[in-house]
Amino acid sequence: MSTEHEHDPLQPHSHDPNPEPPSDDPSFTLSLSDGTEVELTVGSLRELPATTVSDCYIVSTGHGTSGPFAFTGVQLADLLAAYGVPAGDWSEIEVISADGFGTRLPAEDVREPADAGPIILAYAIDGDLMRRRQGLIRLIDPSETDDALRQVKWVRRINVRPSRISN
Ligand SMILES: Nc1nc2c(c(=O)[nH]1)N[C@H]1C(S)=C(S)[C@@H](COP(=O)(O)O)O[C@H]1N2
Ligand SMILES: [Mo]
Repeated sequence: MSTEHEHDPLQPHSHDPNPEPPSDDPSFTLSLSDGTEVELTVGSLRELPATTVSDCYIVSTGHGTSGPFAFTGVQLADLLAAYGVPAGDWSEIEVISADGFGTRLPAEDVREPADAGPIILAYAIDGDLMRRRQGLIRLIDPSETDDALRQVKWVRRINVRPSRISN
């Protein structure tokens, strides 16, 4: 028996990648689980500890695979720590782009880096600041090699979703 799900834009099964930046502005909003909203820029990310993840591939059904690339940015876990988000306080992160694409990351994927490397918010590629057309600011999940569905370009909003309380 199959179950019908409503279409969820943050859980696409496949997708035609959008090559065109939706705007020139790479700033984005970090929305914390207590409702606080912080406006961030490439500059604010570059003030935090940098992490480079090498051997990253962007795997696309339509256009084949590109890479390997070395992406540099801030580990999502480091960003949350820098803004004082307690580790046990949230269950998932929503990453939403300015063109309406996005993904959901369960807490364990963010907290425990896989062998391929940690999930980062990247602002540089192969040592150069990314251009807007290349995705600035771009989510990179080195473990995802499915259809690039977690390699979200033009990140516009990051929502920290609180842990569900069951009682
Ligand atoms: N914002 C945004 N990010 C996105 C997409 C998109 O349409 N919009 N498409 C995804 C898909 S399906 C692919 S294959 C890759 C393509 O990345 P590229 O343009 O760097 O080759 O981007 C991913 N990230
Ligand atoms: Mo894709």
